[in-house]
Amino acid sequence: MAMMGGISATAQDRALPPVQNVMAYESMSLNGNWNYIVDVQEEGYYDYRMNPTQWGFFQNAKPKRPEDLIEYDFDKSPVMRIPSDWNTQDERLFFYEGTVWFKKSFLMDNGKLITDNSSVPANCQFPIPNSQQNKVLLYFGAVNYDCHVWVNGKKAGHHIGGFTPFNYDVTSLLKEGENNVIVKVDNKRHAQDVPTLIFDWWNYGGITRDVKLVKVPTLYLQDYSLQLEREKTNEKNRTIAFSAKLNQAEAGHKVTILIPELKIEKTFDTDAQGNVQCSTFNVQSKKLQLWSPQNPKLYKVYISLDTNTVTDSIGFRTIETRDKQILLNGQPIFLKGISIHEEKPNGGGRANSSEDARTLLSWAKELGCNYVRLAHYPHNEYMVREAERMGIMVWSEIPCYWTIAWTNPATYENARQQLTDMISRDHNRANIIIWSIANETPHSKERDQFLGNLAKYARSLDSTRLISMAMEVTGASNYVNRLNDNMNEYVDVVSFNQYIGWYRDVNDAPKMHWEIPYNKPVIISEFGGGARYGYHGAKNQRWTEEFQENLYRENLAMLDKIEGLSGTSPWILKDFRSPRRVLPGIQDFYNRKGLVSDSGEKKKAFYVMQEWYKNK
Ligand code: GCB
Repeated sequence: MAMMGGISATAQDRALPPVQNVMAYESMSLNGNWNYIVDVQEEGYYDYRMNPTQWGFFQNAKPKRPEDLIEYDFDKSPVMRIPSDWNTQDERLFFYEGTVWFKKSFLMDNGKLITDNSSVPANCQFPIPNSQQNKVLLYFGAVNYDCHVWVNGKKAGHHIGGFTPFNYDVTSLLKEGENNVIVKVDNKRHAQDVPTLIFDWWNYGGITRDVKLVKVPTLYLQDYSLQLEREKTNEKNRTIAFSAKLNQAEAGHKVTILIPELKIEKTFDTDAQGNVQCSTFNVQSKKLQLWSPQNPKLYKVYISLDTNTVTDSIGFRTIETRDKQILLNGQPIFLKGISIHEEKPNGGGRANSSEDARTLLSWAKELGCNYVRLAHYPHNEYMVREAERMGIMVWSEIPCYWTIAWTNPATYENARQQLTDMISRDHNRANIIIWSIANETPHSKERDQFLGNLAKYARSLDSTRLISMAMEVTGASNYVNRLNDNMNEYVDVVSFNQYIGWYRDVNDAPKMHWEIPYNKPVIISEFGGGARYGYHGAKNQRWTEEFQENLYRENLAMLDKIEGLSGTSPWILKDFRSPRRVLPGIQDFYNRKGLVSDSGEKKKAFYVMQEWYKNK
């Protein structure tokens, strides 16, 4: 689409990279009620027939004279709770894929911002616009999929990608009196997007994660990293590496890191690019408690830039591979996992709170997990942080799913950006051990080039974690499954999905022989089958809990025979919504492969898996 009134629908406008550790800053939540207008025909861009100076919904126009014609009114339009997906908030929007416009108003009174949101502390003082000391960032945890943002009718930016954060500097767009933020969200699917036209989950549209105004100093830490180095540790000492980046290229600023519990205080100077280049320092091994599922130790860390300080809670651990083993803190570990979609624990809809995260993760714990595969896109930050506190390791993934447009440069750039934003948001989380670059991608030269480059790029951003992707098994002949994927050379861990017992006869399981010709750890990233909770019958009766239970028994017996198996993440923790799953009375638009039903009841297979993990 060409430029129309300042709207460019092609370029991804990313004025500022998202601020590291946004939760550490004083902020004013814009969650709560937003007015919305459903715009089936993209009218909101073009409504300028009567009044060319007021065209577009983003102008939030109001009639000034009795004869004025303005054919919309945000304030009389319905309201929706944000964050949420519109599909479960308004039954008319259940299957909707298209554009919805949202508006939120708030007041600025003498430099103090005020919303109708009761969770905002009364004494929350925000700077007046153009303050010399502070900036105001408008931060979105995620919006699915394509969104344009205006503040008081002025364009703040455009973003694509449904699962990663973005922020804009809106300091100069705010004003005294009433302010508004208007967001146009479009979740139509396209062949060139990431994910692409088809995928097995609900295309929930909307402002699906927290929105807030964040107060940052004019000069702030746009990013920092604090990690235990894996190569440079020895019995007596461990090496911690620190690096940081300011939002501006300014030399001579002091960045200090303080970890009181370890009696560490180090100060570094920024270089001309505004960076603290990777610097290392030692800690005595016996003083450092390492993060692990048994002891998810986090240290309080204070990072100061000149006189401004942010706090974080950071854990230290190493993750590496040795031949077919995964080593956490130097010791072999079996990843007892489960795959999870970002859906609310009870019923459908996008999960978006720490309570949702705690419920989902407590089910994983009950199952006996020390690890979760967060499929098939980066989940919200609550999920990662809760898992870190609970001692659960994480596989985090970008939505390069099935048949991506491998040869399109814009698609590659989109995937690369989502990977960048996933890694930059979470690279200080000790529990993230694997970055996954894709799921079940059909083999081709073009795919190898796309994903090969992505893998190398991921490694250049973060060399301290493992790279993987969920592969497909293609070499099945008779009862021999041979894994044969060129992407093997790019990954640290060989992971694949297999559905014996569901897309293939369960009686094949005992006869299967696996050939995995790579000297790398192996994870079965998916296996499973569907059952409707409460539907009982013989073990060969599809959709019964007994069918699923038997499928799990047979699969687990088979997995026990795979040499070098280092972990599993069965598909999936909870039944989840999918438009592909249409069987009436059974699926009703839910993928039923959950070990827990859509409303939270545990199926029989849950206990089979639990027993297996207990004995692992
Ligand atoms: C898969 C996909 C997953 C699907 C699952 C299924 O292999 O990775 O996204 O939901 O199979 O249920 O068929």
